[in-house]
Amino acid sequence: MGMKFDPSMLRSYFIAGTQDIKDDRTIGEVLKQALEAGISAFQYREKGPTSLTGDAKLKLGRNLRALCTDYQVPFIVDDDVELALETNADGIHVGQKDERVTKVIDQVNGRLFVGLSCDTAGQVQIANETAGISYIGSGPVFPTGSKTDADPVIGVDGLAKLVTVSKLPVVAIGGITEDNLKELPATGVAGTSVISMIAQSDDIFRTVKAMNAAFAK
Ligand code: TZP
Ligand code: MG
Repeated sequence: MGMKFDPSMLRSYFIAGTQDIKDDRTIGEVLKQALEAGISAFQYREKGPTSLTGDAKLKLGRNLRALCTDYQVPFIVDDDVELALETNADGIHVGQKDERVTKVIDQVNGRLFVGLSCDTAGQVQIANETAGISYIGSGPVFPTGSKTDADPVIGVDGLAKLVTVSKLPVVAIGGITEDNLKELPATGVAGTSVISMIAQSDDIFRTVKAMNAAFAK
């Protein structure tokens, strides 16, 4: 059994795979700094033409999982149920185009919590009626360079609409920076999830502090 889901896990949620890390550092180094700095969750998302597969992905997944365990921070796997189970992940995250969320909920059978990406109020309404989903990841709030097949941006207003419709906690994603971060708490989201803001930060401690401060109670 993994960690039980709590909405506070969404406050400063770091997402990364090897494709997101510059050549002068490793994903393990970046994750360790982010954990030291106080991220609330980590999602391993190995995606794209240069990403690892098979044994290399499993081996790295196990290493990153162990790092998260050291800091008692939840380890979440993107869109790979087998890897999530093999690494004893705490959670699994799926998108609308990934394996159907109801199938994933059946497969993990309560052992892991489940997050679902939603862009539209209609998708959120379906998620509201689906037992076994713990949180919603929003569609891209701002333009992002980290996802080539990202859906159209929903903007801060679109995000606020999703939060209003959702019965579940919502985490904002897509193009979030230390500048636009301040616009998000007013929408009612539980926190922000980012790739490049941390992966490409020149000061991961400052960046994670800014994320946590934006959502301090
Ligand atoms: N899903 C919607 S946007 C996105 C994902 C995985 C990428 C977010 O990356 P960044 O660098 O924080 O914009
Ligand atoms: Mg996905």
